[in-house]
Amino acid sequence: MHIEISKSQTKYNNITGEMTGKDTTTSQRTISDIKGIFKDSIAAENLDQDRVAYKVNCHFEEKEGKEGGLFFGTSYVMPGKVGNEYFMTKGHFHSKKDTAEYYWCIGGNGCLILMDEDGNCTAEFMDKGSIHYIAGNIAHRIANISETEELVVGACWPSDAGHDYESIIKSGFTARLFEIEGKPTLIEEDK
Ligand code: M6P
Ligand code: ZN
Repeated sequence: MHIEISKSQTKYNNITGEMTGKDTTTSQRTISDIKGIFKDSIAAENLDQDRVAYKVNCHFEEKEGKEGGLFFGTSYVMPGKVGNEYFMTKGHFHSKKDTAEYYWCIGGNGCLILMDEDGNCTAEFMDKGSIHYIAGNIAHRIANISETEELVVGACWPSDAGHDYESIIKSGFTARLFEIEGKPTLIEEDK
């Protein structure tokens, strides 16, 4: 038997959503990494390819694939557009399809874009404090709709969910979020 009081070796900053310390990692995606997800490929080529579109800070205490565990992350999507399309994350289904995820907005303004397996696509506005439950079998991505502020979004998902990016690369989402007449507008993708 072992009895002890200990201190967490990981810190969470309540204001910025940033995690530091044990088992934390940060990765980033530049325009060059994600340019293929945007509609206007010429506009994407014309941007600084090294410009960071988003960063993801995570706390991974379990191994990827571990059943029954959880992962915790914070995504920071920079303000910016490719043509009229807002900077957004790659987006994914989960590889283990029927697994859910929570997103919540820590700061900024954005949209959570959701698509089911039949291609029905909807979006939810995100603003500080909004909570978004993403049920299983639903692809999800976030877009920053602010011109100046970062969109900061917390996430918690099962450690065996995995990321299926392939389906998105192959068929994309069935709708895209553009700025039209100054407003975020969800437009059906041409078939
Ligand atoms: C959230 C979670 C992560 C995901 C990240 C970036 O933090 O959903 O699992 O990796 O957003 O999104 P994407 O992987 O689609 O680029
Ligand atoms: Zn996910």
